[in-house]
Amino acid sequence: MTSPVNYTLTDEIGVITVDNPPVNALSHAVRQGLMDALDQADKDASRAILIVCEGRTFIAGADISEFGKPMQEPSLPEIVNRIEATAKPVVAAIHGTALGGGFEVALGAHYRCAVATAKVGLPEVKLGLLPGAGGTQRTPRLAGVEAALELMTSGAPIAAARAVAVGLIDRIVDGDVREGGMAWVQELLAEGAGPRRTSEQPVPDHEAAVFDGARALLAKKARGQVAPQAIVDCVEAAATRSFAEGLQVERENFIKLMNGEQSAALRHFFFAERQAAKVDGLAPDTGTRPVESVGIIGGGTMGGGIAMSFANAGIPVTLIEISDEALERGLSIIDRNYAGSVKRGKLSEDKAAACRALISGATDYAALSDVDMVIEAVFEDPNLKKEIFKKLDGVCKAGAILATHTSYQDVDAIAAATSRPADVVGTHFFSPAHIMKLLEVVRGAKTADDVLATCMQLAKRIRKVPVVSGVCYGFIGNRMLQPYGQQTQLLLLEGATPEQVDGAMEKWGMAMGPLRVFDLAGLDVGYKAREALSDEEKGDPATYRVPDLLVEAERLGQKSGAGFYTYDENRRPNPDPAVHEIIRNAAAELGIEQRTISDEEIVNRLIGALVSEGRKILDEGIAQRSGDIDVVYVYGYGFPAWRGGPMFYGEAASL
Ligand code: T1G
Repeated sequence: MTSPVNYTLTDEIGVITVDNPPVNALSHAVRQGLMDALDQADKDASRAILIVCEGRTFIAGADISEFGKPMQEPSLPEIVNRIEATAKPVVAAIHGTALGGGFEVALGAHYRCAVATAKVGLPEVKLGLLPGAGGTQRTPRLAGVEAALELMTSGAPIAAARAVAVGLIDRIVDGDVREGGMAWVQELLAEGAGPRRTSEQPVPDHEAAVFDGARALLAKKARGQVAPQAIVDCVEAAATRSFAEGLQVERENFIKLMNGEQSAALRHFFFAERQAAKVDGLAPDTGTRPVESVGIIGGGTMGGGIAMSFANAGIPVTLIEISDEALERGLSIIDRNYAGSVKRGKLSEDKAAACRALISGATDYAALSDVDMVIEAVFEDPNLKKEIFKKLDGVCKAGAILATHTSYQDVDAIAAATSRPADVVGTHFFSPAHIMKLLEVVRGAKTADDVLATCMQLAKRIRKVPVVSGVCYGFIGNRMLQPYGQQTQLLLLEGATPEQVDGAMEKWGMAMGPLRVFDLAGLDVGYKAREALSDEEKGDPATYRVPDLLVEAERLGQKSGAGFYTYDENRRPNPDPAVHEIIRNAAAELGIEQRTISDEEIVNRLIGALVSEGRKILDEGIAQRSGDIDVVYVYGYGFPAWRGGPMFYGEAASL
């Protein structure tokens, strides 16, 4: 088998080329190939060494698929130290994304150059790990403690220009990365440059208190996560101990994290997210339809956010509303959202203006006669939605995709309202739609393969993570939320307080506890939905008695200043003894005895409710695979990725 690493001697330069598609991951074969190439360069007439990669990117890290298996020699730390120890100057030439172990290889080199479009990063924290091949020791020596901590605890890559500014990259080269790299090596040789070992450089001056400051900040920002704290320990070791001792601290922490639950969960999630983009039974070469213009029906909060998602991806949008006033209101929501993004520094003024300019409004459906796709986003009235699809059937061109943004409704029934059910699909966005990454793509019984393939591809284009769902009430996410909500109500009646339930779930890692979520969504939404149901359809009164009583007491949630909590002017929730009393009375009325409930029981019952409904969803084939459900809950419902998602956690905790 040919090695994915090639070595040539060109113009007295030993050129090491890595070619291991798709992202030049540091598999065992690549590591062995690097070691062999370094041995060759040691022995031959080369005066310097250039490390460069084929394909779309420089090395994007260790091969994550090898984790959890017995490690094969040579190890990555060994190779990086070997590169640094080389007696000839070693230059790394970077294009694409040099990430994790890939960037550590470059940090082991004596000089680094990159094309302007390149990015570098140490995203190991996103896998519950830390840079385990010297990155925690070399990065602070080059970039200083603060920049190193930011790079490793955020895990976010930085652009080449920023990397030059903080000292991680020496030079930007123009044109082809290999040619640019070769030319620079020639220049270095002409200047008589020799090896320059980062391990021999001191860590620049810094405030000693920076480490405790980072620990406190991360305890809030990365609540419950162990890897960020371990990174701070390693960088502190870099600043206070010898390089060799620092490497030892790094190794010990790396092995501990690698064998830990959080990294196993995050590694599962890494692949689950990539797997979710694949649709079983859909041929990889299934064609797609062009989507270069979109219509949105309904300029409410969701319609406005969906319009922004497309405009932000450069796709022109026509927003349809029933009247000029309603249209004005819808467009002003969008203006406010863009102003907010500029204020928070998420978008530049120019970019926001350019995106906003792609959104126009109309009140006549005729404006949609030539668009490639329409997304209906009006409120959850099935008859209104069917009426709208009948109208769209009449005005939209042949081949236009007709999508409904519904959170619950029967997509097949909506499709049946048209003469072209094959063009109908569900696209369930999450609020706020211009921010939340999740998109449930609901495959109707008659949805055409190319319509599905188009939506999966389009999701990436508008920076969403797509997950395919079959048709059922509430699809994947909201269907599972129902038993989760019902179990929450039972826990309250049995003796837990709203703040205890939310506290237990947030301490466990949920972004927000269930009662705060219900108050945010508005308790009247569920109340109105229940009003349309018979007692039999509503099920066990214990699962909705308290929310009904709160609504009847005009406690609708955050929007009315009170729900399960009262809310101050900064929308902070405050426990309310009046709610405790309403719950106690309801329990007495329903004959439910109250008792002390542990946080552990709360977590197990609520996550257990998600898991058991998730299993039914898998059995029914509504979700393709359990990893998809994990992706839905992490990107749509604030489930902690470092727990892997409900199905992964359920398996690990035998729920
Ligand atoms: N290992 C194995 N497979 C990988 C991989 C990796 N590091 N990175 C990507 N793939 C696969 C991926 O599963 C997919 O496969 C295909 O490549 C394309 O990926 C010691 C311990 C590079 C920015 O965390 O962030 O180094 O689905 O769909 O959107 O300190 O992939 O086609 O079968 O994501 O263009 C650190 C992880 C590892 C980077 C490209 N590195 N990768 O994004 O393509 S830990 C990372 C990414 C480490 C050392 C430590 C992205 C990307 P398939 P893709 P993309």
